[in-house]
Amino acid sequence: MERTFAIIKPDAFAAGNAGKIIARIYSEGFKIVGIKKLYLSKIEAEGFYAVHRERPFFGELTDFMSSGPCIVMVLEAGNAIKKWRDLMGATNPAGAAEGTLRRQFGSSVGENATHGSDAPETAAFEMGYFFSGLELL
Ligand code: 3AN
Repeated sequence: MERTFAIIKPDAFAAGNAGKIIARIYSEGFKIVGIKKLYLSKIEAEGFYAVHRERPFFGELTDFMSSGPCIVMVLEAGNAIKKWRDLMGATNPAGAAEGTLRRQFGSSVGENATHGSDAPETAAFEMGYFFSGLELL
């Protein structure tokens, strides 16, 4: 079993799509090990996305991620990191495959409904950023 970190981003939360996304998480065979609703501050969003600090869209990205509540989760499954990335689909919803979460719920490359860790090292950092060990028992 592997764990990954996921976010239902502010666009999907505000649109009332969190329930549908969580239902899909279960139907695809993930276990939800940790889950909470947060309203990130700008500085918390900047810390989370620190690896993207030099990217031109960093300001836009962190403004958006601190624009409203989101849901942060730790998901568990066999090959969870890839399995969740596959379920999310490509970063740009317009190019994401049919049946993926970003295709169904995303509206632009920035407002793309969900986040998922891209490797074991980033998953470890991201889980630790939002959850203590006690919250993941
Ligand atoms: P992914 O989340 O698919 O791994 P990355 O790592 O390329 O995508 O980008 C990190 C986040 O930054 C994405 N989730 C996306 O919402 C946002 N992002 C990427 N490119 C842009 C862009 N051109 N404008 C605004 N936001 C972007």
